[in-house]
Amino acid sequence: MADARQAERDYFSNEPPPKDLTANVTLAREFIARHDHDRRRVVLVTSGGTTVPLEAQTVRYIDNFSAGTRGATSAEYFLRHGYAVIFLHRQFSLLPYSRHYSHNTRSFLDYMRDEDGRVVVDEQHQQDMLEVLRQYTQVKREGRLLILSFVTITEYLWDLREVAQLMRPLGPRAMFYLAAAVSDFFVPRDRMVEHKIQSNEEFAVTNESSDGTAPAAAARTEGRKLVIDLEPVPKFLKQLVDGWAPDGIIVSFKLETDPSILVKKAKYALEKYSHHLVIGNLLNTRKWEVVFVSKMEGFSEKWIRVPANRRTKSFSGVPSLVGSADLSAKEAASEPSQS
Ligand code: PAZ
Repeated sequence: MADARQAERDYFSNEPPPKDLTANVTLAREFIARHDHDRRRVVLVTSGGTTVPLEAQTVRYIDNFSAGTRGATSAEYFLRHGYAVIFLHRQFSLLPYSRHYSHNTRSFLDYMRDEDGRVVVDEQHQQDMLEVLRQYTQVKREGRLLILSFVTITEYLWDLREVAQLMRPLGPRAMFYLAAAVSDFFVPRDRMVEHKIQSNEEFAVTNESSDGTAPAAAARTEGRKLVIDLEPVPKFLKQLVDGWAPDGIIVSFKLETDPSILVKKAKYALEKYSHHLVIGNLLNTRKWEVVFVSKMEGFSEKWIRVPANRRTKSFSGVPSLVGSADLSAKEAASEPSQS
């Protein structure tokens, strides 16, 4: 625990906060206080991938596959179940409600036509769009959705820590649903070059001091090669569970590509971090099957699958903690697929 606290101190004193942190904290504080006053449950849904910048003035970065489908879809289900949702997402990834009409091979303009100089929605999409619009309008009217964004791994961690600490007074009415695909490796600020990494040796610069005491840049050219030497991102789940929001309900996700280790790693995470639930998924099957591993169920695994004949539909995997898991899976499976 002392090591974890030291790792937290080191990380947040070395990595500068995002420029919009103060604005995000102000919005989150007001949102949480309002819903606390109404005794409403509040869930922080994280969604989308985090980038790892290679340069301070960032031209190049490392990214991952996540489009934010799980997070955006799940947020809609939490809203349907009466939660207030703080949706902390990767900028420009999928958003609740608008996801039905964005990030598609089809443009949103294809849903509309020009009728005597007025824009109208095509007949075939009227019903679906009306349903989505009504849900969205109600959530907006009730002020139950706060949308915050991040781009880099560091921005994500700063936002997560600040919002989690603000949610602490909610006790068990706070839930953390960590669906973002968070990078395991990063370039620390003190090993990051300021300017664009040059491929031409004549222009290459190093941040190594002349006496060799300063660490080499984590991303640099050596000869004509680009060498990237990343460091591990500290695991802050323990801090979330023990320090930032000790009474909150915490649901983490585990993504793997090798089916033989998925459940093992989900159980390992649960034992190590002592939170409530791990939802495991595999890269290639994540749209239609997830496995729940929780302490409450004695570490047993429970698979939830969308039937084969419905697999063109998307699937959120909203946990049983917000209702019946099977019901949620069925409900989610009836949503149109977005990516
Ligand atoms: O964003 P998406 O719907 O394409 O993918 C969702 C997901 C696979 C990122 C999510 O379900 C998940 O497993 N998140 C945690 C990933 C991890 O850091 O292990």
